[in-house]
Amino acid sequence: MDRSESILAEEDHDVTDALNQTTSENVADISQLLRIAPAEPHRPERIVGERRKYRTIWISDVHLGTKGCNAELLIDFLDHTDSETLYLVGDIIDGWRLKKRFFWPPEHNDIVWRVLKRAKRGTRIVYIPGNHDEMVRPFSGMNFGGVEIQRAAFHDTADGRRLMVLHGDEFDTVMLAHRWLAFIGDAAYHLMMKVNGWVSAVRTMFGLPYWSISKAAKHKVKNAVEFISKYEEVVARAAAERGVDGVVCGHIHTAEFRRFTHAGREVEYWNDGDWVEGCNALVEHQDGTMEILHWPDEIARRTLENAAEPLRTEAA
Ligand SMILES: [Mn+2]
Repeated sequence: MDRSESILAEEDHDVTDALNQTTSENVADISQLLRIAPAEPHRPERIVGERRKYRTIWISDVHLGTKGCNAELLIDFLDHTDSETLYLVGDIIDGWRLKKRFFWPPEHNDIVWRVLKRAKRGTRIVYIPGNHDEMVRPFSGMNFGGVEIQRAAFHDTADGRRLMVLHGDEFDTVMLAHRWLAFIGDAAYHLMMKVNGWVSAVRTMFGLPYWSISKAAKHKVKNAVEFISKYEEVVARAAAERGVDGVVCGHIHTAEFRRFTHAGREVEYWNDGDWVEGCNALVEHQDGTMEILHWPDEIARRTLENAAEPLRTEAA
């Protein structure tokens, strides 16, 4: 068994149980709701110059409670940005994995702590649970420590567009038709990653080049591309039917902006990506312009700028 992962508590941690005994009266904030207690951050906030101020930030598919979560980069993102409103567009906490085994490194606490800190500083926080944190869905309409829980939301941009905000599993037909399949899919994926580790260890032992089982599985990449494209179309059509100007969602871990026309109506499709592979955020600038940020690129640019800074000062 892999001991390198920092498991804070190994006792049976059933998030669902905790939630069943919960009302907004006996819970002060969302961390108590999920029985995670971020008293102080493990890693203090790094205030590096001025934070980038946006009107709105959307993030989703963080998958706290799994090894896949790129907490490192998300902490960096949260320490360098700020916004009037922050939408957490689902799959923030991975209850499916947490139910199986409690994995909660201090960095995951640090993310919850930072989100709550933002609420205290006056950021409006709207949490729209996804399918992996569906145990939070029954609390829609409640407010825990400045975090509003909603099933879906409408967002009005500074330039007057109305956007529908939802996680997006609602439009995943495979999930909708065979919910059990999604659970098996999740388990199978984690098993595959584990097997991948064993296989590559054995291959290394025998001096064979690296071979990825997950890559082999992605052999059907054409199907994946078709699925994503179809999904985007279905979501955009639903938005057009609701009479909004656009939709913001997550769920498929693929950041994207596309424009669709449905029954003569133009509709924008925005996907804010994920913090497992892509590490993306969707932001709205003060004038209503929207942008998908790829955080690893932003860090790379910042590093370059910082390196160039002394040169520029000397030249001046
Ligand atoms: Mn999802």
